[in-house]
Amino acid sequence: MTKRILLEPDPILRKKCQPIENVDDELRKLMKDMLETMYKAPGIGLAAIQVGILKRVVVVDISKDDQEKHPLFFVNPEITYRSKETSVYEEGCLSLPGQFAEIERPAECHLKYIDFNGKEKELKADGLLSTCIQHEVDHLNGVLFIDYLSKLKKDMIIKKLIKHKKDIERVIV
Ligand code: GNR
Ligand code: NI
Repeated sequence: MTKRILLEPDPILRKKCQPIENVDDELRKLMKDMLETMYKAPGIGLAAIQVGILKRVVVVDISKDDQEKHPLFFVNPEITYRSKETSVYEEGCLSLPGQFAEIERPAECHLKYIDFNGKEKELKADGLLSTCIQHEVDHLNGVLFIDYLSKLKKDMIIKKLIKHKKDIERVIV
C-alpha cells in the first residue's frame, strides 16, 4: 500500500524521530510500503517521517531506471564518519515538490544501521548515495535541505510551497 507523502510546510516534518527497538513483521511491512511509495513518487530515498511515522527508518534506491532495482533498508541509521572533503549535488525532496537547490555536504560518509532482517551492518558511501543517506538522516532529525540555504532562498521556496499546497487543496469547479 502506498502512503501519502507530507508536504512542507508541515510541523510533523520538523519533529525528531524515535529509534526502533525491534525489527518485526510490522516494521518490515512499513518498509515495503515506504519502498512502494518511493518508487511510485518517484524518488531515490524516503524517510518514515515523510509519511507521518516518527520512527528512525529509511529506504533508499539510487539505481537508474534501466538498471535492476537495488533497495536499501536502514533502521536506526547513524553516520559514524563524514569526510572533510565535500561535494555539491542538486537536491530535491519528495516533501518539497518542484524545488531544487545545490547543497554542499561531506563527499563520503560511513553508516552504521540495522538491515531489513534486523542484522547490524556498516556501509561506506560516496557520490549520490552518500548525499542521499545524509539527506535521509537529516529527515530523522527534522532537518530539510532548505535549512542549509540563506534565509532569503529558504523563504522564497517556502512561499512557493504554501502556494502549491493551496493550489492542490483548491477544488476546481
Ligand atoms: O528523490 C530524491 N532525490 C534526491 C536528490 C538529491 C539528493 C537527495 C535526494 S532524496 C529525494 C527523495 C527524498 O525526499 N528523500 O527524503
Ligand atoms: Ni527528502
